Amino acid sequence: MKRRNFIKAAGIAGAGAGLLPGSLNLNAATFKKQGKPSPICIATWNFHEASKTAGELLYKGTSALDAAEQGVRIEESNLKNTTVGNGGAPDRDGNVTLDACIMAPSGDCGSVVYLKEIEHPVSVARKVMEETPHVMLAGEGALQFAIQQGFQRKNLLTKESEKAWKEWLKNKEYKPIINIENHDTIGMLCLDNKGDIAGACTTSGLAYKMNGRVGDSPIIGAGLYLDNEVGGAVATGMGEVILKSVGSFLIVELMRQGKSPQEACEIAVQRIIKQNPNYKDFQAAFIALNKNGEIGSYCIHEGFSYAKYQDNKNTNNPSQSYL
Ligand code: SD4
Repeated sequence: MKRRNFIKAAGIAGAGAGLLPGSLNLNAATFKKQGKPSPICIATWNFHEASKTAGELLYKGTSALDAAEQGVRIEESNLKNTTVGNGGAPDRDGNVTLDACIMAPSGDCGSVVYLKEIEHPVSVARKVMEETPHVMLAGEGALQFAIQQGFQRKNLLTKESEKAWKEWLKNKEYKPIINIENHDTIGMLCLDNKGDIAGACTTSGLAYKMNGRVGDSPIIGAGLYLDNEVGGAVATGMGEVILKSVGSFLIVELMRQGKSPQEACEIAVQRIIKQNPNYKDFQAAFIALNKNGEIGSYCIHEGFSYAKYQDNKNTNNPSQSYL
């Protein structure tokens, strides 16, 4: 091809590619960073102790990664919280199995699934991120690694959880109860005084789940995702529908395209509603934070709220909902 024709052909191809759906569209709105916001922590549900712990650390200059880990550890040790860590409800067979993940501003992440007998799965997930070449460890291997790293084994099935499980065994009816059974997973996003964002998510999953079941919470992209250029998102609720929509990744990508955190959360919930005709039977909720410190929150059913710590104020904020 003659050079002149080659340039012409390349020019046409280039212009055409720009118009194709899904190709790099340089005219599309993109995320715009505006200055540096003050540090902020948001977390699913009204976990005021966790958000206070993380928020105060952020205001002392602690990194977003350390603050998020320390924040969610509060709920992992909270025996009253029966969906996270110690005291978490067991599966159908009486095993307490924990899922958690953590993600750093660098984009590094670590995760553990089906981890038994360790009170702080989020800290094991962090060790996976920092001490191994892997992202995720499961079951026996995760436990073995945790022990090697110095974590202590512990019985996580409290008397109260055991009693509730034995009560459940009488009817063995498996039906998630909106905002009651599904109400305690903690997902947290922190923005520190350097302007970096990190997040963590930790759960014992759905009460009386099948043995071996893993939900969205430890899956990067589903239960948690962030990009330090844009922002982050975390989820709570029925893990299966969050997994199917890869909701947290979707929200971050929508924010990258210029959507506000609120718009992005609403689109992710609408996607779940579209994919699942039985959406009235379960709860699914997302919270999101962008690098400008703007927040979004949306869920299917009324009743979900999120905790926010900013400027020495720790608040519980009811979320907007579809229903
Ligand atoms: C799961 N998403 O394992 C979790 C449950 C949850 O509050 O969020 N509970 O499906």
